[in-house]
Amino acid sequence: MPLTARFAALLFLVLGACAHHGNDAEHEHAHAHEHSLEQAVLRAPAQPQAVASSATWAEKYGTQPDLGYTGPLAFAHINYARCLEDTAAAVPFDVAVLGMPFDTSVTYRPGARFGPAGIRTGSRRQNAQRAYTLAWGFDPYKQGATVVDCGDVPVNPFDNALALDQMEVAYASLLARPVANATLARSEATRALAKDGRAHPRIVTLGGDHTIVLPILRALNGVYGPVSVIHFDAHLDTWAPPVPAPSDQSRITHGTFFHVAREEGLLRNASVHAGIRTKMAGIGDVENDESNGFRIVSTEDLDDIGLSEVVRRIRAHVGDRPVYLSLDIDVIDPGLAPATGTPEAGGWTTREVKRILRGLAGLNIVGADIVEVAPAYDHADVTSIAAADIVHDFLGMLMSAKPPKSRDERRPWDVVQGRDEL
Ligand SMILES: [Mn+2]
Repeated sequence: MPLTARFAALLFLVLGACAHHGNDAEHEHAHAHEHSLEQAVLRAPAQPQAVASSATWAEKYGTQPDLGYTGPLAFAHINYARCLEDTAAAVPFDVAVLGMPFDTSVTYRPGARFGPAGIRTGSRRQNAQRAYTLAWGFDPYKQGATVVDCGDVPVNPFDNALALDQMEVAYASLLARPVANATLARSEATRALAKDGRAHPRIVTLGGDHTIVLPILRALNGVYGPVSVIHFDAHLDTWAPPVPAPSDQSRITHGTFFHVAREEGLLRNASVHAGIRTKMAGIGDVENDESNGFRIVSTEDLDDIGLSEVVRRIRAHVGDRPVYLSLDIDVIDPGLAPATGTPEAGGWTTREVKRILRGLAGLNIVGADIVEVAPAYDHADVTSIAAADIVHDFLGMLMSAKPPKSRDERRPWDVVQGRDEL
């Protein structure tokens, strides 16, 4: 047996053994999937000597499943469709994953155009058959929603005005599609928020540099009007463009797009930054930020007030308004997520960010993104894996009406299978 085949055999035996521990429907489902992979990979011909050398793969081995490290690059191996091609056969969805490979408005390191591909690479060990986590207590793909990877917007890399229009049109096009499952509570909830009284799909966007949020906010404004933003980032991104600006287009960068969004009336006066620690020109930067309707939770606030108070403040500030969630990967410490355009030392851990995100579940989130992943600066895919894992949390947030209880609340240590061990 070649080494790779031995490795695959070992891997699937381990996975199969894990799956045997559960006995609920989800585990049965997962086990069935692995069993088919196991069969496909490991099954020897029934009668090796008798199989003609002309036998096809299908005759000899059957199906062609994707392994964790093979296959086309759809997020977590979910269904992939070129959703922007608006044909009669367009695939319906409740949640779309959409790449925006745009990185021509950065102030420091370029490279986030490879972010969508990097995040999908980081998601290779995820799949819809094994997506239950102890932290969430459920599997986001088994909540009745159809999640589709809609591919990437083919963004023009030479003309930013054109690129911004392409991203806005792409986002608005998908936002205008009917939801796949109108009975899904979290999709239905968008109906009450939308100006047209219709339920709208929600889009998880893979950036791209942070400027992609401007065309997204323009598209969202068409459906929901001004929205609140929860913005995870080391930087404010509300900086005023220089006056006079060298050109109109040069006003729009990954550090000014929120200022421009505010000028355009796309934001409610109730948004929050989380994880701020950048160096500034002075307190005037904060005053400018507040004049744009933002409140700040700094990186250090987490140490001073604790995680539950951070969550409480963010929830209280945005309330039940339609809220857009934007996460710059540089909110995480560069030791844990080095592959980004403008790294800032001393950030939150990936675990802290994930816990805060869970605490925000149930807000009226109308869309989410993760931006500024620039895989060329990565080591061992560590940033891409963190980003892909956060996308899994986004899906959990979009599926639930409230934050998950802690695992201990759901299943106390002392009680096993409903039986008091004492
Ligand atoms: Mn940013």
